[in-house]
Amino acid sequence: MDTQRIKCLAICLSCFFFVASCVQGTDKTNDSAGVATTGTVTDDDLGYNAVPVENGGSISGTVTFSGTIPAPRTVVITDDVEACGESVKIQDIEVNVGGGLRNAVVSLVDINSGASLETLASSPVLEQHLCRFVPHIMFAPINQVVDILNSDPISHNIHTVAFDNRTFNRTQPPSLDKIEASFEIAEKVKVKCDIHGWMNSWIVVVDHPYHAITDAEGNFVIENVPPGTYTLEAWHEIPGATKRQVTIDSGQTTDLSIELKQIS
Ligand SMILES: [Cu+2]
Repeated sequence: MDTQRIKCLAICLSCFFFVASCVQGTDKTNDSAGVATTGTVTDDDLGYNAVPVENGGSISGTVTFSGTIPAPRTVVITDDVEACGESVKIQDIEVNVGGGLRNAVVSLVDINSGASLETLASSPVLEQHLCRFVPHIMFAPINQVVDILNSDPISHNIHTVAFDNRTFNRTQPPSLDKIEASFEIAEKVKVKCDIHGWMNSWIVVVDHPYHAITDAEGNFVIENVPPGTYTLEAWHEIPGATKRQVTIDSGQTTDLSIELKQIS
């Protein structure tokens, strides 16, 4: 083979690998609006290694709130009364008689291998019902489609507020049964409706399964954690976050009491 033919072959091979890399590089799940098109998530995409967990331990506990609990806010409604009612009562901090804080997110923030993300119990459906987002806070595995539904006979508007993910802002009339959205980067994304100012919720985008949302008593459980020492974060939208070190022993349950203090 002469020199000229070798050069041509080298150029052809370079073009082939360039085109192949471009095709692979366009395999994204979001369009420019952050609204989902296609895509399948694997743990390999996440920078998190899914491995079998043998003799894992658990973390259980309670998140409590310390401080003055704000009184419920009553918002008088003037538009869309037929769907929303004449007023809505907003309780920003829900605490039970024992101080247990509902809707706090408890997470291991520095774990890089463990059970597959698929083991996280999540139902990524966000519904707009009676002019409220339901649920108020939810998990969405990274790149997984979130179905956004409108069961009200009026239009709502889904406006996301994010730091790392692309935001989107779309009106959803009653005729549009479902909007599909997905998020590429793990972070807490706020969702609001610009039409009805009291409507807001949170989508917690996660890239591993070691998270929990506290129940009405402030309780949480995180299971099947590989033994080791991790940083655990508890977060709520009003008081904010606190972190601590936690050590997980094989086959054992680590009990925690976590206090979130009112921001002064
Ligand atoms: Cu709305």
